[in-house]
Amino acid sequence: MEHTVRPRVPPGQTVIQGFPVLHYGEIPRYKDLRNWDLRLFGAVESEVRFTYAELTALPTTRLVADIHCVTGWSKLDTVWEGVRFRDLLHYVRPLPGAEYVIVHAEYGFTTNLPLWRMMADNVLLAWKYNDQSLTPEHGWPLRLVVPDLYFWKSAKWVRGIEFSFEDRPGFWERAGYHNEGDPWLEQRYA
Ligand SMILES: Nc1nc2c(c(=O)[nH]1)N[C@H]1C(S)=C(S)[C@@H](COP(=O)(O)O)O[C@H]1N2
Ligand SMILES: [Mo]
Repeated sequence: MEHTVRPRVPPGQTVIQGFPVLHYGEIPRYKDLRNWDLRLFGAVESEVRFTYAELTALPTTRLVADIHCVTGWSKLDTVWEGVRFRDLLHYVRPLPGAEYVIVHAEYGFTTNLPLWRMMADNVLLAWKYNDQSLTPEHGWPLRLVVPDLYFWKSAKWVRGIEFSFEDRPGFWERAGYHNEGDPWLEQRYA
């Protein structure tokens, strides 16, 4: 019987062993997390705010996933731990028609994703990488992990999740990156 097997790595990607640090601007440093919060807001029935203690007390998910950076590197079997985005939805209940999510990070960084992408089993708000606390340069205290899209959508230093009726291109999307960013379709640049 003939069948097609999807390759492990998307087109144009090279597997690497290290873990590059890539972002625009400063790395936030927190003395403590007493004033840290995660806000879920916008087109929802009720807006919610989690302290760090509240968020990290929720049921956690461990995820093993390959990640793909638009600059051409892929890293296999990265291990993350945190809370599934989907598991937060019942706290806010997005309004009908709120089909977009705008993720807000420190210093005004944003990235946009369709809600259906965010609902996938493998979308995490993570605070652990390879069984250790995230390091500041990789997004401590909280980063998004969306393995099915190029890694620029995986915002570091996340502070807010906005639900929206309309799509709104974020930082890298306005800078010329593709609005969707599916690595299997090589949606690199607009
Ligand atoms: N807040 C924030 N998150 C960000 C970025 C950024 O500039 N700011 N850059 C993105 C890009 S382009 C990439 S490739 C990944 C890199 O994550 P890493 O440094 O953990 O490898 O972070 C993404 N998350
Ligand atoms: Mo990137």
